[in-house]
Amino acid sequence: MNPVLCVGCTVIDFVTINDNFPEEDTDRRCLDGFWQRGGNASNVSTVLRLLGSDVDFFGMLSHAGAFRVLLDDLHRRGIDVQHCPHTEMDPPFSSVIIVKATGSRTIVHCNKNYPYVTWQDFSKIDLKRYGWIHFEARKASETIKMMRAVQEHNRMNEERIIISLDFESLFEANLPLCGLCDYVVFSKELANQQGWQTAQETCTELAHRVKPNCPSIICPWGNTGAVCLDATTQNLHNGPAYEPKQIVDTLGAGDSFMAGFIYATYALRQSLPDAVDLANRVAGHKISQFGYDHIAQLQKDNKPGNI
Ligand SMILES: *[C@@H]1O[C@H](CO)[C@@H](O)[C@H](O)[C@H]1NC(C)=O
Ligand SMILES: CC(=O)N[C@H]1CO[C@H](CO)[C@@H](O)[C@@H]1O
Repeated sequence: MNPVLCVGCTVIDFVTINDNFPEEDTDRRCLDGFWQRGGNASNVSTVLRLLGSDVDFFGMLSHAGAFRVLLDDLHRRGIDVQHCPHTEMDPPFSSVIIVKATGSRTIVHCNKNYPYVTWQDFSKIDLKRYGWIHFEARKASETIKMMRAVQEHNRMNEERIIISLDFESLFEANLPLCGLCDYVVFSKELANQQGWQTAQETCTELAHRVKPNCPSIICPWGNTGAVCLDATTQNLHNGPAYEPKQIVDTLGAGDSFMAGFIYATYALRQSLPDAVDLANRVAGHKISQFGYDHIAQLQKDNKPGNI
């Protein structure tokens, strides 16, 4: 099976776990802390690997010393970065403050105009290698050109590449990307910004905006599960959430949902409702522990497709 290509960002997260939220202008110690690789497409790559897919990541890498942590982690997990361009600039990072008692997470991003991968970089990739390309909704002007290149590839070749989009920000700018995709995962936060009250309403309203080339739309809605709208049948389906006994770490739950969905649809060839169900299971399992490694266990303990 051809690998999945994930296009987007990889950043460093500096995470501290605290007993309560720090007061301004104080000096204090945390309970625990770690540096880790973050960024949406980067996290989707991690979870796809843990589920057993072959994955290439495509995003801007940095020659800066601090970036080694990210490269080592990508390498250790067997995520291929051979097509990535490099910059001398320092990588973007986020400071994350987790409060143990409440589980709240406060995130401050520092991006400093770090360059994003361009269509020109993308055009050097031999797309024949891939069966699925997943995009983070960023830098719409470049992303739209990359998606058109994939569509052009699909017109010229028998083996079609499936396109998915993680749509979580900048509604107006990223909306034109939807019509070029097979699957769009649309976030609850962005739906709320649009004034859409439910996941059903979000699927229907988004489909209305994207007509006539409407993709299948998936809308995860926190602990009520996720709703999907099938592009071919126009059927709406509601998949329940799987809440673990204890919620430990919700960072990256959305990215785990995304990876679960891609894995179920592509590797297991599941129907849209089944793939959404598996995505809900992966996300529910993810939040039961810190990090992602326990997701591999989920796969090992169960027959594929039976997670
Ligand atoms: C990506 O995963 C890391 C590790 O769990 C997490 O700290 C980070 O918040 C996630 N980033 C995003 C954008 O989801
Ligand atoms: C571009 C994009 O989709 N960014 C999202 C990455 O994930 C975080 C957390 O889920 C969102 O807040 C971002 O909008």
